[in-house]
Amino acid sequence: MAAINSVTELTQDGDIAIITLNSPPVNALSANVRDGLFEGFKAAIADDSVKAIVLICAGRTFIAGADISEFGGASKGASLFDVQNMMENSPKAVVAAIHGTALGGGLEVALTAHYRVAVPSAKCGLPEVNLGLLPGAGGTQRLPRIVGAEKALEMMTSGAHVPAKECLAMGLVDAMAEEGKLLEGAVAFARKVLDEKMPLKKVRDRDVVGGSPEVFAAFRKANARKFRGFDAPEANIKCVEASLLPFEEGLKVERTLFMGLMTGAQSAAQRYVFFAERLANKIPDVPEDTAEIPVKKVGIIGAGTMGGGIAMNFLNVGIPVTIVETKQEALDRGLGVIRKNYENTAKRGRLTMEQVEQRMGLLTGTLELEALADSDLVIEAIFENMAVKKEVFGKLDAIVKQGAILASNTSALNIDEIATAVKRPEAVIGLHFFSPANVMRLLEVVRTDHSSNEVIATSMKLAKKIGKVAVLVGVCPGFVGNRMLFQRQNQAQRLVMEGAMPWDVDRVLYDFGFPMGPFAMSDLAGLDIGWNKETSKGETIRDQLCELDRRGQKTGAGYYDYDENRNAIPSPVTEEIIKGFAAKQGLNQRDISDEEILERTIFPMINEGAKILEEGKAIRASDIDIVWINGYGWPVYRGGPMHYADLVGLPKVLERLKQYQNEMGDFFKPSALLEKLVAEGKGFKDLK
Ligand code: 3H9
Repeated sequence: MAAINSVTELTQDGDIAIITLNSPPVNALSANVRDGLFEGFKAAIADDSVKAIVLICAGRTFIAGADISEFGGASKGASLFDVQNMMENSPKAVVAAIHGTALGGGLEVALTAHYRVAVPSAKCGLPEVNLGLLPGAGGTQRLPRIVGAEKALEMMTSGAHVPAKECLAMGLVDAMAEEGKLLEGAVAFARKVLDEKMPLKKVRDRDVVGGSPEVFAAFRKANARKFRGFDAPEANIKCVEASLLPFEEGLKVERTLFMGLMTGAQSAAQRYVFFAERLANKIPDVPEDTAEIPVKKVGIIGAGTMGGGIAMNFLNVGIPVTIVETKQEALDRGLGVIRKNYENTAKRGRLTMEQVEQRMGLLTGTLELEALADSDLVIEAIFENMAVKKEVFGKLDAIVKQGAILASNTSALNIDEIATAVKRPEAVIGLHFFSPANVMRLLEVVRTDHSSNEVIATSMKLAKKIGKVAVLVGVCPGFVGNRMLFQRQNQAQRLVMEGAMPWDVDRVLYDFGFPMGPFAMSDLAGLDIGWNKETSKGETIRDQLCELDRRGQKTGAGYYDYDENRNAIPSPVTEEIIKGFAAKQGLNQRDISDEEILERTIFPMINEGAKILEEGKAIRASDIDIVWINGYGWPVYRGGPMHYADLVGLPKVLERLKQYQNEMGDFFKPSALLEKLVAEGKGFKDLK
């Protein structure tokens, strides 16, 4: 026996048939794979010499799900349901052999096998929720029949990839195979099934454990905040509720809800984001095979909040870090904060104390810049002052070995200018982490005029290694993220002067899907960042608030008043101050509609995004979306500002910008690119 089709082989080990899928990169369930599975199982079942069947995958993983790139297209090939029916109703035992990740449709296929065997490094999950979907191939009905309703709710609404050992404990996996010996293990298990005449277990025939109305109500309540705005989590919950019905009825509910999500805007946006995130790694003028600089040792200058957070990223993946400060006290404080962060994680059960010590063991603190001599990557994370940064880079140039990457974490300064301080400008790059740097996923990698391909490629790959989503951007004030944020902040302030209150602006942006609005955010961060009591002249709303010791949440008041539970309450004091300013400037305050608030905060961002593209400071519109989703809380189900603009329609964005320009001036002047796209009837998605 041999090839079934270009991605499927059928071989035999004695009386055990082995169906091997080989469809790189992740064995997704494309039409070809479904055909191969269908024909493979048909042939194996028809062959009298076969007594049991093992399904295994070649390459890095078991089936990682449906082929997302096929969604929305015409259906071709065998249906997944035909494949699953054939497997589940096979008169010969079917064993799924799992390595890598059995995800989504992949796990749903495995759930129609009679048994599942996995290696310890394997993971299983139903991550459809992250694509704005639910498992649409029976997974919502079969998973609860194995792991119970409560676990199923958790798995399906988080999309977590659950380690094999846990799967074994939950009964999702029946047996473990030795790492690297999956095929042998799965074949041996199939033999055991035959020898011991084990039953051909169908998951669909089991009953769901748990799942009282109270369980569902409590789950909804506990997660209301997390699920806010998203359609998919609720649909997943409804499916688990339906799993308490007879199997076929539950399947019908699953199908209806799946189709609703699949044809909706949220899933379209989330699928777009999935591919956009991966596309961001592709740099047209940096070949894929560019040599990487091995990064085995990292140096960080500055043990403050940023430096410490950045260090943790590398320690977490086992890369030693040397952190430099100018004063012992600051160094001790910085190292102490890192330790405390890890210990807090350990208290929450997400690290063992042994792991804490391992990580701290990789960290060295010093007051000597010379200690960075043999670092492969140095990241400067000191305060934003060009002269000081240039001085530091000049010193680094003399100290650090040739071939190393010299990076700045600046969020504002011109890195091309910083690079003039060294004799090797090709080694210089911006690595703009977002605070808290050990938590936030975004990394803006800022290329200068001279950054070498090796330095760029290494930075992008390293980002993935430390769990970040990297986007390559060019040097310009604020780079991509902050440059667009300035536009929103500008209008938030203007709107408040014209009659909207901070809580109106915040509410509109919160309802749009941001975790919080700009004024609530300022209160959280502290209004006194960059404010000085001695020099404050009460010239801005912020100055006056700070002068009243309303410096944000930490002082119990800022733009808002806060109660003892830190609930924000609109403040009459703030309202008075704002009205006073408006009167002084002769502004007539008026009622401002929610629509105007939304347009005036979001459309200038889109316009700025278009300018960034025009200037080549971002490679593609989707890169801008990735920045905003991962660094600024843009709701993923709206796909980022540029995707959102395409949905709203560029003609509308342009028309509104022009109207605001007429009424309020050139702040709203549409970019040439926006004008051009509208004239050509195109969207940002059409840009190549
Ligand atoms: C589903 O199953 C629905 C069913 O319930 C219902 C059916 C009726 N399709 O991430 P990587 C590509 S929904 C197409 O960089 P890693 C990816 O674009 C699906 N392509 O690798 C990339 O391409 P390129 C549920 C896919 O090792 C390449 O593979 N499943 C798919 O860091 C490598 O990807 C999921 O949501 C796919 N399903 O991570 C799982 N998956 O090289 C989605 C990947 O051209 N996938 N590609 O840029 C993942 O989470 C990760 O890819 C995985 C590997 C963990 C598997």
